[in-house]
Amino acid sequence: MTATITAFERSPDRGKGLARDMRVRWALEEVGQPYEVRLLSFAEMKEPAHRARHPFGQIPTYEEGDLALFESGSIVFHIAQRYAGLLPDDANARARAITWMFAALSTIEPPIVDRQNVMFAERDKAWYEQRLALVDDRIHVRFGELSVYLRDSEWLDGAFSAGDLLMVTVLQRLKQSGILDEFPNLSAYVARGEARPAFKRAFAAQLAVFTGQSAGG
Ligand code: GTB
Repeated sequence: MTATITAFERSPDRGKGLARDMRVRWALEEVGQPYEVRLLSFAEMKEPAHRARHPFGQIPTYEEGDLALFESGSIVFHIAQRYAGLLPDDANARARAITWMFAALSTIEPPIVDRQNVMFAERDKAWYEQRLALVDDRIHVRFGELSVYLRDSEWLDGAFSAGDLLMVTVLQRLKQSGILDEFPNLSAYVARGEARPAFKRAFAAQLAVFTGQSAGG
């Protein structure tokens, strides 16, 4: 059964792949599953029909038969469990890959989201510069630790996994900031993720929503 996901009708990033439907699209591309997309305006996201799928009125969601899911991490986990290609077969390696999924979303992503919230909502406040510096410090600590762990490994733990998929999409959100460039092995890691054919297909599909062109050309 073909899954249906939801995404922004007009993504604020103008199709740069930063909205969280990108990670779901990428996961589906990695496991070779087709999908359909329901595009939503900001108003539609807050309507009862969508809130029945997503209590917080956000994207992405995932529907497959009578299953409806929200939370991008949970959706990627579901896809990785259901289809081969994103989690190792070995039980211990699988548990470690799942650990990296959680690390991406609960250890690395929060200060990154904080930074974007500060820049978006607190730019005109008296404390803006100090607050941004504090958040940047937290990001530097985490990135430094991740950089030391990764060293020159290709992926976080052996073969590419759903843990890498989430970590790459999380790190990508700071590409524009210049902070990622301070950690060359993390930049190279993100570039390796972006070079995967499945990533490129997912990126083209979400960009096509913005440009109005078909993802193929
Ligand atoms: N924890 C949830 C998950 O992982 O699925 C968070 C979902 C979420 O934040 N969704 C955002 C949303 O629906 C879109 S992805 N926002 C609308 C709302 O809350 O009303 C966050 C996002 C949006 C835009 C950009 N961008 O343009 O760069 C980047 C990321």
